Amino acid sequence: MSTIEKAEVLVTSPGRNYVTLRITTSDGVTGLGDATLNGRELSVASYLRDHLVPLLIGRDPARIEDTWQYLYKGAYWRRGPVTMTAIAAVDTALWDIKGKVAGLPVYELLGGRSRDGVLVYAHASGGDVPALLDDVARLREEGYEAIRAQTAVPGVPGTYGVHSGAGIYEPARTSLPEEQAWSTEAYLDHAPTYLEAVREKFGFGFHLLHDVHHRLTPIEAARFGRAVEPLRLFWMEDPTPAEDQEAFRLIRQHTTTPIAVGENLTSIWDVQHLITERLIDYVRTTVVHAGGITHLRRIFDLAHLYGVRTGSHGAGDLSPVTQAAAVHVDLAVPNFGIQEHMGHTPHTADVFRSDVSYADGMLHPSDAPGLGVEYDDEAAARFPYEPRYLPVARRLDGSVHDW
Ligand code: GCO
Ligand code: MG
Repeated sequence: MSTIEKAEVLVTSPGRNYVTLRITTSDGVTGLGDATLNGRELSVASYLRDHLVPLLIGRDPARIEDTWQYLYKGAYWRRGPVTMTAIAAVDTALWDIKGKVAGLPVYELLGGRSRDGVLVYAHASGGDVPALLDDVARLREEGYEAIRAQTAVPGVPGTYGVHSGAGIYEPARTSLPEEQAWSTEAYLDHAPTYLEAVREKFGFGFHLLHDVHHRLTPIEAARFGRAVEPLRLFWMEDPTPAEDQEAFRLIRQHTTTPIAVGENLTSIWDVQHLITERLIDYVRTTVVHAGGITHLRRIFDLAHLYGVRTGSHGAGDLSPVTQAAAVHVDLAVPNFGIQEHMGHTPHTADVFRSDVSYADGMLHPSDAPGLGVEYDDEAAARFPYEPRYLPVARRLDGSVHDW
């Protein structure tokens, strides 16, 4: 029997920090799993190195479900981003190995293709409305059929979601948390107007998305959703803090704007009521933060039962290993909705050689066995870890707000 011989925790920072788990079997097969938790990277590295790696050595790499249950139930301390990201890394690496051993891409192991490619949405943003419109034009020219739009809010420095000009939005820019300002009033006045400007200029022939990033109360979110109904958004994302599942009932009672939630939720228990009570339209849980391919598929199957579609998180702080795993899952599940595609810093491709390709608004995996990503140790060594934090938001009176 093949056994797990080695499990290495690899940390690199090719423009931003990534933690990767590489498992090697006694037959010399390797598998990769993303273990990146933005701003708290080293806690997952330690969870893996200090607590999970010793449990993996000697185990049968083929027993993916059993390993998942062993790590989840065996910890006693359940759920939470650190635990679920660490378990995800192990799970993803084992699926990669299973694919390589079988000589099949992972999506074949998940039941095969349900579609030809994976519809993605890209990020458009700008310091003001003309800059946003230029960015939307650029993405439409690149063939994107779905675009998320954000701009700075006048009078509120450091608005969420606006890239610095290089095309890739990266919130974790500083070695201590940056403080950003927030005004609900200014946002609610401004956001509907620029979303309307996008529709006025580019029409309705593509999907328009918007991320509220947990900033509103339920009744404010209801008002926002109702205000933008004529713009027919694909979704409004994270209108209120996601941990309060009950809040979505109130939003739902007032607006037909579709709702997407789940990028910072980590288990099926955290989305149970959102799904079974049909309080959302899209579930945004991901491979890396929600327990790997095994657990994500369980969430997506529950969602399928209740008419909720998938819309996985895919920001740049999720490594190309997660991106590849997401594309394999997205290709296979019946209730796929859309996949976020934010892109990575240029040096990321030096470290992670990924077979995933973009064409005409869609991502495609290759037919390589496993996930189709290789890790270059030499390149990784050129980019040592640097502490980076996500920002903190304060209201104009100085009190801390949800970021
Ligand atoms: C998104 C997200 C990101 C997160 C980031 C946190 O929709 O892509 O909201 O921008 O803020 O991934 O690490
Ligand atoms: Mg988001």
